[in-house]
Amino acid sequence: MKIYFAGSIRGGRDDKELYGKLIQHLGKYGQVLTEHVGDGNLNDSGEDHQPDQWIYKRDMEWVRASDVIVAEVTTPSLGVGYEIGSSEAIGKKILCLYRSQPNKSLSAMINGNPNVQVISYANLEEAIHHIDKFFQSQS
Ligand code: 6IA
Repeated sequence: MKIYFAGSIRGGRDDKELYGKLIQHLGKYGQVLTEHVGDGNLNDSGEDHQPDQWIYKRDMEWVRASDVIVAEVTTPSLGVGYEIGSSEAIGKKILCLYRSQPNKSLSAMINGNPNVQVISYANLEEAIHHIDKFFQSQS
């Protein structure tokens, strides 16, 4: 099973440690192609020497190669939204994880999308529980 994990990079790196833990757990179910998203050293202005055109092409190839897309969508990110829309267009299974927060709501384009499974969670343990349920329902 190939898993594409999507999480904010230039949208903001506040949750990078959480991404790392989710990626580590997802490793139980398959190969996570995008481990760098949880890299604590990758920041939103960071030291990546690859041009954006290269990143776009590589990531879109990985989206196509994936069986499942798991996106952490609490921090709004244009790139993550784009990856979700692209994945939907080619019929991928999509799980979105959203940490509910006071005075904020998830975009209706994700929350109202019948092709996207959206899970609200409060903490890492809950997120892991929902991930486990999602992957168990796939087998
Ligand atoms: O708009 P964002 O940057 O927040 O989009 C984040 C999403 O786009 C992630 O789920 C990634 O899959 C993808 N993405 C965006 N930037 C990169 C990247 N390097 N490397 C790999 N995937 C990316 C950017 C480094 C840069 C901060 C110097």
